[in-house]
This record gives sequence, structure tokens and C-alpha cells, in this order.
Amino acid sequence: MPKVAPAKLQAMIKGIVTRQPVVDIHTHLFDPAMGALCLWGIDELLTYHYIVSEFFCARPDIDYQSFFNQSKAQQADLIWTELFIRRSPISEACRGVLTILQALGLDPKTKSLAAFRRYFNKQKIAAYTAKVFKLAAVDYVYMTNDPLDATEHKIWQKGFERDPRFLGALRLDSALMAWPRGVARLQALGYAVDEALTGKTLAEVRRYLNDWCQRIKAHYMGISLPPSFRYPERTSSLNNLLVQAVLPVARERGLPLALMLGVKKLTNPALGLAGDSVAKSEIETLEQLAADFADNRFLVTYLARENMHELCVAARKFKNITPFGCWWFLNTPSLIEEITATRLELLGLSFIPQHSDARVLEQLIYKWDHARTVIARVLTEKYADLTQAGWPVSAAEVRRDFQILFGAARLRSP
Ligand code: HDL
Ligand code: ZN
Repeated sequence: MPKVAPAKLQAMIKGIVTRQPVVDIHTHLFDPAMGALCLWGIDELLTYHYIVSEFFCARPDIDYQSFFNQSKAQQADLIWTELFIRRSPISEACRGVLTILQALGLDPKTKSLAAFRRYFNKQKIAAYTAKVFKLAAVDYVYMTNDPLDATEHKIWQKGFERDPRFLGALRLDSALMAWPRGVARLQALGYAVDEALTGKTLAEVRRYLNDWCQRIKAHYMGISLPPSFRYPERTSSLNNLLVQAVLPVARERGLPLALMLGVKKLTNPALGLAGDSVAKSEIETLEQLAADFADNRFLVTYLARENMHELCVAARKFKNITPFGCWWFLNTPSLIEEITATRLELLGLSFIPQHSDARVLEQLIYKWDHARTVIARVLTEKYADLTQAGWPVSAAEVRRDFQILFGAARLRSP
């Protein structure tokens, strides 16, 4: 088989990586049938919490509350003027808005927010969702489902016809974090839990997990944990709930547990959703969990860059750890490049390179476009190294490898 020359190799890999469909294993998107929960359009894009943070960096003179008291459209006007007109929209999140506009066939250089709004206001969600999925080359997205969220619970209670592109994932934070904060909401759903973690309470938490994994057809359960999270910690309610409820149910149902580690919640409460920060977690906690629960599968991502190398090493030690994504503050071209190269060098293809974490439908377009560009570059370098070592690289093999990286095969069969 003729060796593919680097220039041809680059074109081949770019063609595959930029167009082959992916499975997006973590988003905050919702099935279009879930109505009010579905965010889309230019005002939602401009008031994305990543961009809101950047707005206050640019305008520290503006009072948080006076900004948040304004309508979404007014907030979007302020952001557009400050971050797109008065200065170049050079950050990753701002550039993302331009990538979306261009992909949708709009002309960013008109710089007319009014014209953009007219376009988005004309869209009908069903056809528009198909258009966005096609432009982003995404086959499926995993939602972040929380039955304890009053709005979402009402939608599940009413029932709706599922869109097969939107897969379920049960989020555990509201039920388990800061126990007994979730007790009243679990009781309101009919689970006889008490503040004290008695055997009955743990059995009822297991019932909640089983009921709702079944109800939403969950493909995994997920939880976001602070840098201070430690295991084992005998006195910790969270440890108790994970060990005696979550992990047994996950194992019995053959579901992975997604651990998203390193979030310092509400470092600046005045920023709301934009107020969370990051700190390094302790890798020994993950290693001990993987060792003690060898029959459980863990999808793991960290928010701190410093944890990413040791996560690769932990995944080499424990085959039940699958690293995934360049999450949130790591979702930038420079860090995706560094993290993806390290993962390929240490893990081969045994990891999931990226998820979008999209909150607004059209973000699928920019988050995947930007990530694919970087990942294509890194993969080209690695495949070029293979050809240098006398190993031929065919398009079929690159497509096969891409499917291993982005197809989430092990995840899609609950
Ligand atoms: O906990 C999470 O799932 C995070 O992704 C948060 O939702 C965060 O606000 C976010 O959107 N990051 O991208
Ligand atoms: Zn998320």
C-alpha cells in the first residue's frame, strides 16, 4: 500500500476529522420536545455565561445586578457592543458566535445584530435542530437530566415523544451534593429519604436512581465534584451515598459513572452560572475509587489543566477509567492541543477526546468546529509519525480510529 505523503495525509485526515459525525457525550441541551428548556438563537448565544464573564472583564465598572436585571436582549446588546464592536471578539467563546453565524450563512462583517435577530426569529425548532446537527456533524447528544429540577420534572411528568438524537444522562448533583440539601426534593418525588443516611434512606436513594435511569433511558449517571472531594472519607454523606447507592446501581444497570472533578462552585456568587471557578483535585481519590470499584466504569474529566496528565496515567493503571473531554476552561485550542497530544501519546485511542458542553443549540456548531480543527492537526502529526516509522495510513483506518475516539460505542448501549 503506497505511503500517503504528508500533504496528502493532512488533507485526508482534515477531511475525515472535520466531517465524520460524532457522539457528543456531555451537553446541557434538551430534546426539542422539552420546550422551555431548549435554548437557541443569537441572544442566548451572546449571553452564554462564558461570554458574560468576559463582558465584566471588559466593563468592570458595570454593576452585576444592574446587568442581570436587564432583559436577555438588552444584555445581548451590551455584550455585542462591548465585545464585538468596541473591540475584536478574539476570545474562544466570542469567536464561536462568529463561527456559528458564518456556518448558518449569515455575514458576520455586516455586524448587524438586528439582521441576525431577524434570521434567528424566523427559524422553526424542528427543522432548525436538524440543520444544526448536520452543520455540526453530530449524530447524538447526551443531555444533562435532573428530575429534581421543577421545570424538567413537570415535562417528564407530562410525557413527550423522545427525539432519538437526544440521549438521557442522569445528573446526581441536586440529589446528593451538600446532603441533606436534596432530601426535601426527593421526598416531594415520593422517596422516603431522611436526613440521616439510614438503610431505608439508602434503599430509597437507590430506588430513585433506578426509577429515573429507567424513565429517562439513562446511558450514564454523572456528578460534578469539588477539588476538595476525597475518597475514602468514612464520615462523608457523599461518600456513603456514592458507595452504597450510586455505584451499586450503576454496576447493576451496566452504566458508567461520569465524574467531573475540580469545580469550585460560586467562587463569585454575584456572577451566577458564570461564578464557578477551578482548582486542582487529588488524583489518589480517583485511583482509590477505580481500585475499590473495579466492576464499575468511570468516565472522568477534570477541570484543572494540572490534573490532565495524571488522569492519563491513572487510566493506564485502571482499565475502568476512560478520560473524556477538554472541559469548560480547558476547551481552548491551546489546551485541547496539549491535552489531546498527551492522551494519544499515553493512551493511544482509549479515551474520548471531546464533548461540547453546549448549553445553546447552535454552540454544537462552533464547539465542534473549533475542536475538530485542533484535533485534526494533532492527529495528522501522529499519523505522519506512523508513516515515518514505515506504517502505511489509509483513509479507512483513520475513519475507523475516529469512530473509536468519537463514537462512544461503549456508552450508547445502556
Ligand atoms: O457541571 C457541568 O456540567 C458544567 O459543564 C457546568 O454546567 C458549567 O456551567 C458549564 O456549562 N461548563 O461548560
Ligand atoms: Zn456541563
